[in-house]
Amino acid sequence: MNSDLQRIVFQAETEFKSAKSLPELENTKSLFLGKKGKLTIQFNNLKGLDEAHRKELGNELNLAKKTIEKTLASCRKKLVEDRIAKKLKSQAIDISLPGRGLNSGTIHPLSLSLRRIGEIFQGMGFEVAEGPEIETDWFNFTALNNPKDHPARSMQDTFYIENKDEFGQNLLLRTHTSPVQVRYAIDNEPPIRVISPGKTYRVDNDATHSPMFHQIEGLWLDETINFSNLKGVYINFLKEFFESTNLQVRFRPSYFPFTEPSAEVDMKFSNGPLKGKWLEVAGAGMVHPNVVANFGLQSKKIKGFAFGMGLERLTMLKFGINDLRLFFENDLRFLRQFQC
Ligand code: 2U9
Repeated sequence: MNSDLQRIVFQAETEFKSAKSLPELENTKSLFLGKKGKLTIQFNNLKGLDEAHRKELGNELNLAKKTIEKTLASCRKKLVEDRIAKKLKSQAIDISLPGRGLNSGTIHPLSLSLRRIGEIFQGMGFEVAEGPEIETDWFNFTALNNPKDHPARSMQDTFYIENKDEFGQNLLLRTHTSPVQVRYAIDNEPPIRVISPGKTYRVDNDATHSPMFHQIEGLWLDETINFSNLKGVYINFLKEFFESTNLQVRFRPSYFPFTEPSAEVDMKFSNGPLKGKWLEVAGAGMVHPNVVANFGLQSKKIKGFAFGMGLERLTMLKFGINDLRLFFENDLRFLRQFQC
């Protein structure tokens, strides 16, 4: 290759290699291989030469062109690769980082307790039943042996609804979930083991009472059920729910129209902030014979126990919550403390 060509090739290679981008490279290419490029001019000059020189110089020019094109291709490849590498680096994602700002929410403490209570009783063979929140006077009171003049039936204690049902029965917001069990006991044959969680309503509103609160009641009906069964089931429930084997539990005599004998259930923690205090957690008793009769079961020698407890109270004791109103204010600073 003559020295002129060698200089052109060297110059082209140097300029291609120093191009910083693909457009810059393409511009540089036109300086050598474009219409008025340095190598193109040399090709045009061939026309004026005799055949021998034209052939010799032609070969040299082709070799120079090939060399330049080879360098051009490799520079192009490098710039494309650099561009991809730069893009990948700028868009790199660290897949090991924790999610950012994803607010997945938490479970309400009452729902946490309710789930756990359901699991514990299901583990002892109980079914979970639900029923209407608007009830008739008969299912809420009469079927449960409440006398006609019982104070719980008064407008001071119970929310009545102005309309009556199609049979002329008074309608009200249920004051307990017992009517769910009444319905269940009428629809199913003993043995019956059922719990009924749900919303209940009473005319009450202060730091420890809300007009809407939640109850869980339980009922076990069979021929051989006695008070020991009630104690065994309920004490086992308390130990599992409060995750404690050394709870003390006592059944204190009491009165409810729907159970006889009746008791209030108290428990005492042996450690923690409530250590040593007797706390009332439930009411319970053997289902009253009049209630059994209302299920149409009087001739079948069926006996049973029942219990009832407030979900808010149990949840307050479990998590150390001191104000009932916190459950219903929906303050996220409170709710976010309960992760499951
Ligand atoms: C049927 C028969 C009997 C459910 C019972 C209690 C005792 C009781 C209170 C606890 C705190 C209500 O939430 S609370 O205010 N409940 O004391 N409940 S026995 O007795 C039944 C239920 C259904 C068919």
